[in-house]
Amino acid sequence: MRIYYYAQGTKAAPWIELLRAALPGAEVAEWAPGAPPADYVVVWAPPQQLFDEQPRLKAIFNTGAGVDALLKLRLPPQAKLVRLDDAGMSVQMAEYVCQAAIRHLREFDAYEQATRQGQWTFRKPRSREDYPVGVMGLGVLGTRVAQALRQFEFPVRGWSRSPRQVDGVQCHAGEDQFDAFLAASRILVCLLPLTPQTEGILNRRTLGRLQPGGYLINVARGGHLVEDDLLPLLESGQLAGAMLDVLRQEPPPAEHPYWGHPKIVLTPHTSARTDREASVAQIAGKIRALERGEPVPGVVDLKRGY
Ligand code: NDP
Ligand code: OXD
Repeated sequence: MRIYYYAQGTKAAPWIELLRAALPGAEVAEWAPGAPPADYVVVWAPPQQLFDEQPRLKAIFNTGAGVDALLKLRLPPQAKLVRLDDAGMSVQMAEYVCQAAIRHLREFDAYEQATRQGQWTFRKPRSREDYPVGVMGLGVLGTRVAQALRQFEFPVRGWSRSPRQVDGVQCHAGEDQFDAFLAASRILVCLLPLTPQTEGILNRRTLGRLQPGGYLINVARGGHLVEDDLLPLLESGQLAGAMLDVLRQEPPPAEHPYWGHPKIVLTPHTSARTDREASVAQIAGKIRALERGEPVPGVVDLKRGY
């Protein structure tokens, strides 16, 4: 069995070492143009050339949860596309979203600014009940995030394509229930996959339906947000602020209006980093299962796009 690893901007050697240790019978190498045919590839942001030269792949393993970039390429039709299923990401996502929601609720930014200016002043405590959180996407990550927010006693709603049940979370599903979900949320978390249906879903209309003084936490993909729509909503006060881990162009160009914006906190696509050990363990387990002819979780439905 031959396996190639390729990830733009990532050192291949540690991944290859771990894959070799986990799959002792396999020949594992970094993919390079002209490499002989392999059975599996483990990739992040590969070039089209990789798939053009690898016609007999059994499966393509993405070293992330979102497969939107891969779905822009022509993939070998018989190859299964397999995304990471959590693999250490959901706890990080829960940390990130809870800190963003808590930071907003408790006004820690305002306290930080005040104490830097030598002011020891108290603000009137806000009630959690006035800060209901809406989580868009109740998949592997969204569910964990919704559960973590419940631990901090935020009122939590969730929205997904098909009906879901999460303890303590009021769940909405489908386009028909989208506006009611938005209208009941003040803090909005995006954890949707980027698909033709969800591209630009965070826009003037949808963000305008949040409870006044809303707060946006986008940890999914930059393509979900219509970036020009955010600024007037922040200026008018309809939105109090935003914490954005993802942008359409990463890093954003120097002239991007979000840099230094007083109501926007940016982080460089780091809310849930790929955990190498956990990912290799998961991928190796799935390769062993596929070799035994068994089904594996996390296979992307190409028609749905996630
Ligand atoms: P899942 O595929 O497990 O979950 C996706 C959820 O979105 C499901 O609940 C699904 O509904 C819902 N959904 C999909 N399309 C629609 C739609 N049109 N309308 C309503 N709901 C919809 O994904 P994960 O939770 O694993 O990951 C979510 C995304 O997070 C990834 O695609 C990726 O883009 C992003 N991500 C970002 C990271 C970062 O560092 N910033 C790290 C990891 C992931 P249903 O339940 O009905 O299928
Ligand atoms: C992912 C990511 O999709 O890191 O896993 O963005």
